Amino acid sequence: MESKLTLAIQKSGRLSEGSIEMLKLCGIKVSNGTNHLKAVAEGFPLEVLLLRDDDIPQYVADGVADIGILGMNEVLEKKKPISVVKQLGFSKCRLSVAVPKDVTYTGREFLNGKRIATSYPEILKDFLADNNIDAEIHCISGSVEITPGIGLADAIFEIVSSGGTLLSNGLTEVDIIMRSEAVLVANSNLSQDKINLINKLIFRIESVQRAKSNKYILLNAPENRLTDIVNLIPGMKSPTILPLAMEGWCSLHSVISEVDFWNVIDKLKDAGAEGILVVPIEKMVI
Ligand code: PRT
Ligand code: ZN
Repeated sequence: MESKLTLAIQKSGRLSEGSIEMLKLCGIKVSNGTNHLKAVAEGFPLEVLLLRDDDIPQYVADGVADIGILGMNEVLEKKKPISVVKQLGFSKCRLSVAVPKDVTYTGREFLNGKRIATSYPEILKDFLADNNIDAEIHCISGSVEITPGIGLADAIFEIVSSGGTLLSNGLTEVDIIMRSEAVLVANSNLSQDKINLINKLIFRIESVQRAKSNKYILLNAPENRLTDIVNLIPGMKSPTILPLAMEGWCSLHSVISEVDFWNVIDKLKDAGAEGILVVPIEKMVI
């Protein structure tokens, strides 16, 4: 029988949209039929389980799901024996220490003897041990940000994204402990068939990620300045050069990283390039 992967993704929350969108860009369409725990995927031998993100590490560790998409913060908190196989670049956030805005944070030693509220007790425990801090951990599952205001905690250790929740609760972010993003995790004991399928999926993810950070560039160049202009564009191999109907001019096509483009745009213009077009790339296979 042909092998199939079981992928666990978050049913509804901050990871759901990014997970579905990433799969879509990889040519995999997930349609959630009437069965709300499982979804069918088209375009890849995949079955999708829709779960709470907290449960994904256990499902993957037990082999109920072969792979999963979840936040790195959740991987570190749950401490299950699973492998992180790819960073996915969405749902980025950080785990930080925050204190009431009128409190002076003198450094990590400030936390000694304090009450810290968190929904990440395991990561906090490790952080305190690594820094030789003796503090009281108050484990709270939601609305951690309100605890200092109601006298339950002196500081919090929580996920921050825009910083808006801290601000509206009168808190200041004083120490970033770790950065997190969505990751692809896998069971550590899979058959070779399934490992091959995961590698195929990672290949598609990498093609999408590469395409996102690169652009296709087209420009017109006077033939007598062509060498200077070509030297400014790193490209994939070497640029395509096509003659224009107008004598003495050609059209140059290449691929450039978005960052490089902004660095060389003025130099390209100074070198005589005209009609510069930069267009998105959908997939980039190398
Ligand atoms: O129901 P389920 O258990 O599946 O979901 P959940 O409520 O536990 O998780 P969810 O959907 O809130 O977050 C899933 C994952 O998204 C987290 O594990 C992180 O990896 C990532 N992520 C990215 C975030 C945020 N950004 C985020 N802003 N997770 C939580 N938040 C919360 C944070 O806890 C805080 O209360 O948003 C608030 C802060 O946001 P800002 O923008 O005001 O700073
Ligand atoms: Zn959760």
